Amino acid sequence: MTARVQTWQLRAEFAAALSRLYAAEVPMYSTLVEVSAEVNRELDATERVIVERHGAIRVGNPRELADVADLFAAFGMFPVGFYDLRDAGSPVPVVSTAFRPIDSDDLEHNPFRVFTSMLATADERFFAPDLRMRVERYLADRQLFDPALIAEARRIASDAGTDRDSADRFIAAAVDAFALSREPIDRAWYDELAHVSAVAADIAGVRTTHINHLTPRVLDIDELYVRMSRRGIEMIDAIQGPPRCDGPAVLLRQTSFRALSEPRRFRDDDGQVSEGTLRVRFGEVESRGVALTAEGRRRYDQAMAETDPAAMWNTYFPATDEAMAASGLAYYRGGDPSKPVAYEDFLPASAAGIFRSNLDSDAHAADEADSSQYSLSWMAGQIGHHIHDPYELYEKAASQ
Ligand code: OOG
Ligand code: NI
Repeated sequence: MTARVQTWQLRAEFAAALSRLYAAEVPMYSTLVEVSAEVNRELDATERVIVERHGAIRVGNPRELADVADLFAAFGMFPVGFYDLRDAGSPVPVVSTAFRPIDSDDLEHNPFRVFTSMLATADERFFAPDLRMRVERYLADRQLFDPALIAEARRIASDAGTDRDSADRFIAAAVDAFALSREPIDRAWYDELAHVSAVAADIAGVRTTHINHLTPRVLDIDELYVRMSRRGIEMIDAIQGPPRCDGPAVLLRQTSFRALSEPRRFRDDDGQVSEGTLRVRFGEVESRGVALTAEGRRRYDQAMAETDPAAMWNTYFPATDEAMAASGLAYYRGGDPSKPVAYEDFLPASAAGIFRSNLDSDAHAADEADSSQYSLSWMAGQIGHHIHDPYELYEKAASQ
C-alpha cells in the first residue's frame, strides 16, 4: 500500500515546487530567499516562518477564478477576504481574494497563501464597451487550466489527500500551469491593453497565466532591506504598511525590488516573431505581526492617514502586547498576550502600491460612475465557494 499524502503535505510540496520554478525564472528571488534565511536564522525563526511564502497570480474572468478556487481547494487553500483595488489611491482594474489555509493547525503545518486577482472587465471606467467585448472574447477563448487537472483537484479535495504517485503528478501539473510561457505575444494586442492598464496587458494580453511573485517572510524586514541594498540590489520602495515601532508589530510590512527585464517573444502584425523584453515581475519580502481586531484596524487606518504615521504611532497603539490585548485591539490565543495570532491576510493599500510600483504606467480610468457589480458575494457566487471573513477566522483562532 502506498502512503497517503495529506492535504497539508500537498500544500507544502506545491509551495516548494513553485519556489523552485520561480527561482529558475527569476534568479534574484534566490538571493532574496538567501538573505531572508540569513536574517531568520539569526533570529531563531520557526520552521513555519522559514518555509513561509505567499504567491500572487492574476486571472481574467470568473470561470478562470473558479478553476483556481477548485485547484487550490485540493491544497487546503480557501478564499479569504475580498479586496477591491479599483478604489485604491492608484486604482488597479482588478478585484481580488487570497487563498490560504484557514485552521490554526493547517496554518502551522504550512501557511502558503496566494493573492489572486481577477481583471474587472465590467468596469467601464477602464474598459469601453468595444474593448470589453474583445477582451472577454479573448479570455473566453483561452484555457489556463486543463479540465483534467481541475477534475483531479476536485477528487483530491473531496478525498482530503491522495496516494504518492498521483500527488506527484498532480503537483507537477499544477505548477506547470503557472510557468511562464514561451508562446509569442501578439504585440499589437498587448500594446493596446497596456495603454489601458499594464495589469490588463499582463492578464489578458497573453494566453497563459504565471506567478507574478513569490514572497518569503522575514522576521526583521528593516534589517533585510539594509542587507539587500548592501548587496547592490536596488529596493524600489520604502517599506509599505505600518511603520517600524517599539511596540508590538501589527499586520503586515512589505517591500520589494523590481525584477530585471525578462526576455519574451513577440509576434508583429506581419507575423514575424522577434525577441523583446517585459518588466512585469519582481521580488517581494514581508514581515508579519499580530492580527488586529476590527477596532484595531480602525485605529490603524486612522494612524496611517497621518502625515507621519511613525511619529504618531504611540498615540494610536500601546507599547506592549498586554495593553494591546487588554484594550481589545489585537488577537491573542486564549487572550494570552504572549500568544499573538499572526496576521495571515493582505492590506489593500499595500497591494495597490505593490501593483503600481511595478508598472510602467498608471491605469487610464475614465471619469464616470462605476456601474459594475463586483462584491464579495458576487465573487463567491461566481466561484461557487464560500469566501471567508478574516475576522471570523481570527476570532476562532483567538478562542482556541
Ligand atoms: C498582487 C499584489 C498584491 C501583496 O503582497 O499585497 C500582493 C499582484 O501584484 O498581482 O501580492
Ligand atoms: Ni505580494
